[in-house]
Parts: sequence; structure tokens; C-alpha cells
Amino acid sequence: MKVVDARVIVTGPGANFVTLKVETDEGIHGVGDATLVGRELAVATYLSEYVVPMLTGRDAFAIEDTWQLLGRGSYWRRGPVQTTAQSAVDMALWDIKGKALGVPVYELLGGRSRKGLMCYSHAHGDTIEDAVEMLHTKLEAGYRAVRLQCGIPGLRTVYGVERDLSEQPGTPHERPYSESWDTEAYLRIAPMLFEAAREAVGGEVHLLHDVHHRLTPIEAARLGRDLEPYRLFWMEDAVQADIQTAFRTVRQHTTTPLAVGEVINHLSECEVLIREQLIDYIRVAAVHCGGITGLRKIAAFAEPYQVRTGCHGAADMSPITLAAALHFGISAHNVGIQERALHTPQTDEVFPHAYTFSDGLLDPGEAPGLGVDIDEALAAGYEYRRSYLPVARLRDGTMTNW
Ligand code: KDG
Ligand code: MG
Repeated sequence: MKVVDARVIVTGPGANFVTLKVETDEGIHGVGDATLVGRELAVATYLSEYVVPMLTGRDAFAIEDTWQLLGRGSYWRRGPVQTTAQSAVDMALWDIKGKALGVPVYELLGGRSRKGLMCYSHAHGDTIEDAVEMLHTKLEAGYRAVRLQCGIPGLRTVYGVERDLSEQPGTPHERPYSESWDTEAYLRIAPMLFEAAREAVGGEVHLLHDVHHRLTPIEAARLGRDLEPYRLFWMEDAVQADIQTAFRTVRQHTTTPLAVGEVINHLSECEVLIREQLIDYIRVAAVHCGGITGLRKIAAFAEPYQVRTGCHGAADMSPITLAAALHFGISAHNVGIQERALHTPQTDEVFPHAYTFSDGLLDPGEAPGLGVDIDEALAAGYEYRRSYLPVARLRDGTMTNW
């Protein structure tokens, strides 16, 4: 089966998504997510200008060789633009192979290892009380694991807490929002949030927290210790992910489990973290780490070190990435949990999918391939609008990590 065409589709049904659609000479097509938030058109251009011309005429079943061609075969290798493009092609080829053989992709990956994949949802609020109230609604909706974030007194906008940003200077389309950050205030309130949550819901529920790269190693070590009484499932992105050895300090001081990886695109960027067992969960997403093939290679490396996956699943990656994560997650052994942030109803309509949620578990479904597609007619009705992720500054104006 040969690839005869590949097209890049850019659409904005509630969020911007870039999709690669690969067509074959047997009339079977596959889809891959190529969304790199805030830099979408860089990947779209990389794909259409440099990758698509290499794909046409290739054997659609040669998934590994195509992965190597786009990774190893790229002299300027790695980097999020390159790996996101490579990921999209990889997902589309697994989708095609599954459809051609009439099986869901997870069957090609070794078959089911579990009945369903535990996922976590998000709860948040301006105040601790609001966050705990939302936690209750998530538990009522069936989730067994919930990420919890709350506002920080004195700061107008904080990562993970939805607020009305209409009074912020600028719009996300003109320039990034600028959030402010105060580490000491955060370190005071975060343990109070989890104390209140445990009091409200007891010990059985899995509670998670995302620090979003904001702390220095010693600050993260202190937070990890302060959170120990509340038995978190994980503390995520406690320090910035690009200094792997920074996790040594955090690890030495706390038994709170550590997760990192949503900005990691390649095994070389997490090799020390895994080999030295500095983390418990690696959070790479299929859309950025080389697709299903890249995710499998990282997970296979992590397995003997007892590091499990907890794939990034924010709503700003398309349902194709979630489907890919679910086929991987239902089949691989060292899988811990899957993040699930809800897509908008418009996004769900543009990307019809076979995956389902029930009783805290996600399932990829039995449709051949990835079980997800793009409705191009609907997609055409949603324009792409340039948008940036926020930036963050300390109270005195110093730039810091968002
Ligand atoms: O585009 C960036 C978001 O996907 C990211 O900030 C979300 O940290 C995130 C998470 O854990 O879902
Ligand atoms: Mg995160």
C-alpha cells in the first residue's frame, strides 16, 4: 500500500489544531495530530514544505522506517517542531495499518493489558473552597483521580485556574497574557489546599497537582515534603524539565511521587530522569515525542526502572492524540494514568471518535485504526486565529517560567 497524498488541515473549533491526513492508493486514509500550541503554523509549514514531499510514494506500512527517516534522517534533529511533525506522520501510519488489517491499533501493539485506562480530570477554583467543591463534582462524574489547583491570594491569574481574562492587557491573539507569580505565597497555600481536600474526600481518591515548572529544586523539595501528609498521586513539573539533574535534589528530600514530561520530545531529554529513577511518571505526549512509535520507545526504556507513563492529555491537543495515547495506554505494561481534559463540544464534533469514558476509565474502543477522524467540512467552518500561551513575571516584573 502506497502513500499517494498527504494534506495539512488547520482548524480552530474552540482551540487551534493542526491535522495531517495521509491518503493511500487503496483508498484508506489515516490521521495524525500535529498541534504545537502557540506555534501551530511552524509545524504546518514544516510538514507541507519538507515532510509531505518525502511521503508520497512510500510504503504506508513501513512505520518504523518512516519514523527513522523523519528523525534520524533529519540532520537538524529533535526540537518540538520536528518531533511534532514526525509524530503526526507516525500516528497517521498506525491508523492506516489498523484500518487496512481491520483491527484497532492496540491489537498491533500487543493487545490489551488492562480493562480500561484510569484517567484524571481537573478541578480548580479561585479559593480552596471552590476547588474542593469542583473536586466533589468530578468524583460524582465518576473520576477516581483528580488534579487540584487553586488561586493564590493577591495574584489575579494563576496557572490551572480559569478566570475571566477580559481585563488583562492585550489579547492572546495579539500577544501573550502576562501572569504574575509569587513563590512564597504559593508555597503557603498549596499544602492548605490538599489538607482541605483530604478532609473533604478522605484518603482513597487519587489527588494530583501541577506546579508547572515554577520552583527551584530546593523550593520543590520543600513543597514535596509539605505535601507528604496528603499522599499525592504525583507532584507534576515541580522544577523546569530541561535540567534533568535538578530533580536529584527534589528526589533526595521527598517521598511525594514526581511526574514530568509534557515538554519533553525525545528520549535523550528524559534519559537521566529515568535511569537515575528521579521520577515516577514520564508524561510525554504522543503528539510531541514521535507519535506512538516514540512513546513506545520511551516507555520501553522506562519499564525496567519502574517508571510509568502518565501521558499529557490537555485539551489543546486534538482527540487524535488522546486516541493514540489510549491505544498505547491500554496495551503497554508500565502505564500509570492518562490525563483527560475535556475538549469543547465543537472539537468533539470536528473529530468524531470511538473512545469512551466510564467509571473513571477511558477505553479506545474497537474501531479499526485509531478510531478517530476529522470531519473536514465541519473543520472548514472554524477559522484558525493566532494565539499564544501566557507568560509569567514575578511581582517585581522579572520574567519567570509560565
Ligand atoms: O499547551 C500547554 C498546556 O497543554 C499545558 O500547560 C497543560 O500543564 C498542562 C497539563 O498538565 O495539562
Ligand atoms: Mg502540566
